[in-house]
Amino acid sequence: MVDYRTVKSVAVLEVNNPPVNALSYNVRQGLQDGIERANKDKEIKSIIIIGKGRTYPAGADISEFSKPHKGPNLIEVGLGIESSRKPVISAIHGTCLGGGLEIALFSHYRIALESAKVGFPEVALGLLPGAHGTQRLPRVAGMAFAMEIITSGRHVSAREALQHGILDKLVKGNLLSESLDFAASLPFSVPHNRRLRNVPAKGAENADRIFEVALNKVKQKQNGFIAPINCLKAVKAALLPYEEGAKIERELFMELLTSGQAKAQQYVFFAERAATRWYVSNEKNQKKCSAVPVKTTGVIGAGTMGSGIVVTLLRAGLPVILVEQDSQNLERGVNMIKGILQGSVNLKRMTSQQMNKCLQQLTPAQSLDSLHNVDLVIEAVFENLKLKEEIFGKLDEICKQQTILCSNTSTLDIDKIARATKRPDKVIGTHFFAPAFVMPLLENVYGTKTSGETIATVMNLGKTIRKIPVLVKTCHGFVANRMLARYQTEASFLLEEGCLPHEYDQVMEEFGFPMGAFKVGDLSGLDIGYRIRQELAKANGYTVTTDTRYIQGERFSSLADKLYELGRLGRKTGKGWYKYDRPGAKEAFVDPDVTDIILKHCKDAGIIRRKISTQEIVERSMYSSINEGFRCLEDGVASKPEDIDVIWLHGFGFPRYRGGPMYYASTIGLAEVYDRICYYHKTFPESSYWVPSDLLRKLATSGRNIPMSDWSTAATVNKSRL
Ligand code: TC6
Repeated sequence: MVDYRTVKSVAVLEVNNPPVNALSYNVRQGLQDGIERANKDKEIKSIIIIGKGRTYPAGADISEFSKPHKGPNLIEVGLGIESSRKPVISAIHGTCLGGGLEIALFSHYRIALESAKVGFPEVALGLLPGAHGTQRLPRVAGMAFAMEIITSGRHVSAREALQHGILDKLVKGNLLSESLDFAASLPFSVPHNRRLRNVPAKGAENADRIFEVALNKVKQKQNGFIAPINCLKAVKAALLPYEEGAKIERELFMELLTSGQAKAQQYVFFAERAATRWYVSNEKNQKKCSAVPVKTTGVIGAGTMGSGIVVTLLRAGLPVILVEQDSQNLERGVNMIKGILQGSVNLKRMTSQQMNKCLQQLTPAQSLDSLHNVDLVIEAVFENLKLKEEIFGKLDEICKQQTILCSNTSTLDIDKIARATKRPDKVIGTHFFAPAFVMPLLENVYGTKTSGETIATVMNLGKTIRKIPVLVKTCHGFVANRMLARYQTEASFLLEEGCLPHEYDQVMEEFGFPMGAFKVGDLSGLDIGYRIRQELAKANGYTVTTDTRYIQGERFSSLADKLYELGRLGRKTGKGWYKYDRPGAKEAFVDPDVTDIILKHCKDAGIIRRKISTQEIVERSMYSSINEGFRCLEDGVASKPEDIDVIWLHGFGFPRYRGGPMYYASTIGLAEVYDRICYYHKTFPESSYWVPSDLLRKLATSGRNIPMSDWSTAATVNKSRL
């Protein structure tokens, strides 16, 4: 794990633990042994720590956090490095992160390739840099920079790190030979100030003010997370004598390590990576199927969604032909695309040159014929099956044989759309989330006949366009909207039974969502839901009016439709579930008119309102969705619970520190969740989605704590085997 070799009078400790040289037990042991050996060897004058392959160590081994501790810990290894009598140089390339950066800061000198990045991403794992990182970074980079880096977890370029004193030198070319030259230029002993414990933290004079500013920022931006606050407290402790600061860091670290948040965030780290791995069958899976190259793309529909998708593709360097029949809509779409890109330039997320390059790759067109030669088309027109079938039929005629045809439908059956073509193997859903150029999720939806090659291609495309792709099987609403429908329906019933929109939203925002369901409704527009309900009614042969209370025996709330019919479409009209200063404004105010509408609605329907507890709001919102999540596993629509969690985290802003709805259910305990679902089923028999999922029942009543990794297989095995 750590190869020891000597080059003239230098000991080179090369960490060899692919893929990212994580500081696993054997690496820590190897580093400790290597430092000792080099110090004992009279021929050795200095020591270089370097990573083999793609990177310097990218941090502690996260998979070890949940296992019993073995061997020397990172602090012991680090202190051994710092107290080495012979100068230790960290030679950095790739990503020097977390424990890796701590090892570098224990070293006496840091030299790096210009392409390297450094950072403390622990905060994303619900932790703080607990091997004295919070004590050492302020000693080289100052309090303010240390607080910013440690609470944001951002990766800092080598150039910026050099400016802030984190690195001593940048080099080009061969890192090892440059480091050997650097080693040759050093004194034989370690100067006092190269051991960072001997150096005071920088910026002590303004520490209180820096702390307050940073604290306000994290409370605003990372509300609900405990790690950023502990990070700040630990950095502030760097003002104390070294040992005292380190002791405080330890206490704050242990508080986080044992917290539910850290466990959830570490689960998310692996879930995000697991979600990109896919398996449909022995023939269709990631290992067996290769993606075809996508060099040219087309998007149909220049509305908000289509334009957002175009921006995403352009930013990834892909040329796009945007097709919209109506010239005015096309012009509006192109302007929207320009506006979004200009916004990125204003925010310094891209340069004007990059924006111009993107725009050169955009070809607006009014006819589908212009798509004849592209590799992949994404249809993003209005959610209407007939319209989509018509478009796919035409595309099948127009596009070259190899073209993959994707639909951005958020609910419709991919098999039905595929049937409109003679190439169902090349038809797939690519469900983006609004706004498509911001939201990281891409829910890819395969149909019965979609080929493994087509799946591989869109999963690959997801990565190319910097999204998190998750694969699900077709059904009405797929995973995201199928589960979300439960959540939204319960929210509307809670309004009828006693809540007001702001009361509901406050509870769910305190739970950790960035916005409650009613604020989200106002943001997306109440016309969207209205049109979907009307389309669904048409397709299924029933009518929905503002007097409808039941649809095919199922309870229904017409409150949202009442608001729609009053022209309250949300933010865009300045009125929805809330009121706004003007159309398009963001700040939502409680509107007494909405309260009146709700109260009248209840009176007319004979509903007696009551006080609803926070617990009931959370349970009904989450457990109804979770029950549906178990059904998705049961039906094979989702292949693993991690996929569902990633969909909620990146599609709906589910709080990361709770892991995702399925992980959240596991922390509550499936027996408890199942009991409550049974209770709500009994209480609300006219909402059939409260019928407990078979899979959940099996897992909850098995008498064993079945790990999440076994939930999907449990869906297919006999209860007696559980
Ligand atoms: C820390 O250091 C705390 C110390 C305090 C101690 C007191 N451990 O992301 P990729 C795996 S906390 C274990 O796809 P990329 C990953 O699961 C740690 N495994 O690659 C994946 O496995 P799979 C602070 C790890 O090129 C494979 O490596 N450090 C670790 O897109 C490839 O990963 C971090 O938080 C790890 N530390 O990005 C850094 N890292 O193939 C976390 C990766 O089986 N890592 N794996 O799915 C990253 O941010 C990225 O992996 C990257 C490379 C930027 C290093």
